Amino acid sequence: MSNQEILNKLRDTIVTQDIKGCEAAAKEALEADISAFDAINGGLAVGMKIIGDKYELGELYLPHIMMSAKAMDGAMGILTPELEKDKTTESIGTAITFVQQGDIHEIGHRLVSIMLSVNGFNIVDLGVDVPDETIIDEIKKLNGSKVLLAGSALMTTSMQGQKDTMEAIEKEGLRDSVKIMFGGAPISQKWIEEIGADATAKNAADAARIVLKLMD
Ligand code: HCB
Repeated sequence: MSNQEILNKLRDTIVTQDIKGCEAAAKEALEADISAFDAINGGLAVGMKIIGDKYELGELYLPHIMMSAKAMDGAMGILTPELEKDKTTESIGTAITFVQQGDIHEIGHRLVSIMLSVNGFNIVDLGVDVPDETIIDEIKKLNGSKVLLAGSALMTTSMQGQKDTMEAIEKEGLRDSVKIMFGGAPISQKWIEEIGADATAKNAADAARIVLKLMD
């Protein structure tokens, strides 16, 4: 089977909610020397995009999405340790990663956290549905060190919360202590400029590239 066919298999097992098949395809990808990174971006993430589009068109329902997310989780359990093998020993700083309050979409957040970790960030993962007070407390704890804030929002409602987070950081006088990147499907460069954050990224690989420049 060609590498592209294996990537297509990863994609299709996500689209068809084939949990066991997805894990098997992840193992097959590694056995064929496909990097964990390519398996995620060229297979799993492509599948998630397709089910997102199908959900929007009303062709799939929430239980399907949950099963696809479970399939992705299983495959990530196999691929993540491989990603971590390439982890750089250079320390870039600390990244506080989180999903905005009211939002429990964690797949992209986890991918971003992994990519930042592999690229030299010490990760403080606050998880999902995180209130501003928790974020502020964490920035204060790390005061003095090089800190990146990497927040995700997948819904237009939680995206609005990023503006409040920016205001809370400003109000506490902490804006100069952190670089701030927000991402997630609804986030645009225009929004980043509007709320006064530093950067956004369309995917986890870009996120790592962009923040390396940002922290320079
Ligand atoms: Co969910 N959901 N969902 N959902 N969901 C979305 C996000 C919609 C767009 C689907 C739709 O209607 N078209 C929609 C939001 C609409 C809107 O506000 N505009 C939606 C909704 C409405 C909901 C519920 C309210 C549904 C309901 O209950 N009626 C509910 C929300 C509950 C809540 O959060 N309070 C809900 C629930 C779910 C689950 C639980 C079934 C499941 C999440 C499972 C999990 O995370 N464990 C889910 C999923 C999977 C999705 C879709 C289908 C896929 C999201 C995903 O994982 N994408 C999504 C449709 C879509 O996004 N088009 C749909 C794959 C990852 C890899 O991409 O974009 O998350 P990503 O991350 C990328 C990228 O954005 C960037 O890098 C990542 C990796 O490459 N990035 C960053 C992300 N964060 C970054 C941070 C940075 O600093 C930098 C870059």
